[in-house]
Amino acid sequence: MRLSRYFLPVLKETPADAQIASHRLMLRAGMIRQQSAGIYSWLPLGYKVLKKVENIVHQEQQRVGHIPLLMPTLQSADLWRESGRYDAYGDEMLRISDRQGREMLYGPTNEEMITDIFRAHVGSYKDLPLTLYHIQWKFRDEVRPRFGVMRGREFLMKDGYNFDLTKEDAMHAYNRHLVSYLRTYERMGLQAIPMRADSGPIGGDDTHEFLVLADTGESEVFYDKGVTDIKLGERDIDPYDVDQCRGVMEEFTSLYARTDETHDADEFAKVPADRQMTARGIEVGQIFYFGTKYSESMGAEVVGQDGKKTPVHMGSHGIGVSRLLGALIEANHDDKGIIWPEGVTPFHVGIVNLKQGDEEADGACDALYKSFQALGLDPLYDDRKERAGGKFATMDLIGLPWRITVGPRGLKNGVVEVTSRRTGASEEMTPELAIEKIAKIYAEL
Ligand code: 5CA
Repeated sequence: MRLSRYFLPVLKETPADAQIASHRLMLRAGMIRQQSAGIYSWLPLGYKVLKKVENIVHQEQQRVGHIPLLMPTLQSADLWRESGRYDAYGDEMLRISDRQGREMLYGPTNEEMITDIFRAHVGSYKDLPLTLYHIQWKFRDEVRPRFGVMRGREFLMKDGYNFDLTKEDAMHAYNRHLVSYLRTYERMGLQAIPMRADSGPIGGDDTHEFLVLADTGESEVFYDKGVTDIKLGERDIDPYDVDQCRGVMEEFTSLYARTDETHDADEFAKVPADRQMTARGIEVGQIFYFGTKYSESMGAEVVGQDGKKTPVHMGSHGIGVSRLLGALIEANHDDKGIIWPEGVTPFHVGIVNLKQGDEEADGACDALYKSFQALGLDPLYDDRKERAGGKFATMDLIGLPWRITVGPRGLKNGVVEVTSRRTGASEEMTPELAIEKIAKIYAEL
């Protein structure tokens, strides 16, 4: 993309009402625009990152055998009356009626609807196990929407639902989700720590939240310092291997790590004093096992091997897809702007032409631009007639991990400058080597 033809409405001023860095930077970098409290338009740059995050979530879900589908945002109130949650959900639910006066709602989550799909189409234990998921907009009329996309009213969530014959099978699904979530966050360059949590309106006793440590996080967390040393890394885990998945679950959850909702001061006191940590965190996901809560109330049963009908064991599992953009920026920024991890960057590389209109500089930039495109990479070429300082400030603000600066002086010596956004380090090299270096970084992701 050429910047002169793009739509990148960056703001010069820092928005006064944005209290945390990610909210400020998303507004300043022209990623989002607030349309009403907690409801945002995703401008082209923000939309691009949202799609990248979504794509990683899809890939990691399907890697472990979960099946994508798409359910609507609007749901019928009657479905929620069956589970008893229509009244229980309270003011967070946006209730709507259509022209026939039928009561509808904008889905805050989809346990009821997926259970309805299941009961209509599945009747035998032979069709289990089954995990279905979608990535869809949700609405929760939060009392205090704030911090931009971090606590929105309309937000994008990946929500997945497992259906199993027994509790044991459903716990495997729970553990498999934990493994796949860990990999999802690690691929984005984030460390999200599973912590014992409270299940709230979703229900059930077994639940873990995934928290990214950040001073601006909304949750207070208590943990054994040791949990931050455990990484999934390159381990090859078979999602169908029950023992392997359980092993990962035990490894990641045996040390003390809890949110304030489930914090137990006596248990925490048993952690060696030099490892007791209190911090704040951003909840980027949560997994639940709630057994037969919905299958019993809504009649989602299968015929078992013994010929008898039995309600299925279920869990649900959510990732805050739009919130993740906020979490990613909280974890990756400096005073100049965003620093995107390579896995989610909106463009792979920025090309800055220091002297637009200079035949040689324009030619070199065009050649770089086309070479990156030919390699399947997505460059952003700042071809505007602007001062160098302004171009650098824009690139720093929008946070592309790599920048190539092209100017007549360097070209005289046959070189361009390659700069890392994260370290600020610059290196001069030929355009060919610059292409090779950047292509190699992305090929290794
Ligand atoms: N049905 C279950 C799992 S699918 C569920 O709704 N879980 S949840 O309530 O924990 O939401 C899943 C994730 O969505 C949360 O971990 C969080 O990352 C994200 N989320 C929840 N509320 C908001 C909100 N108001 N704004 C942005 N993201 C949110």
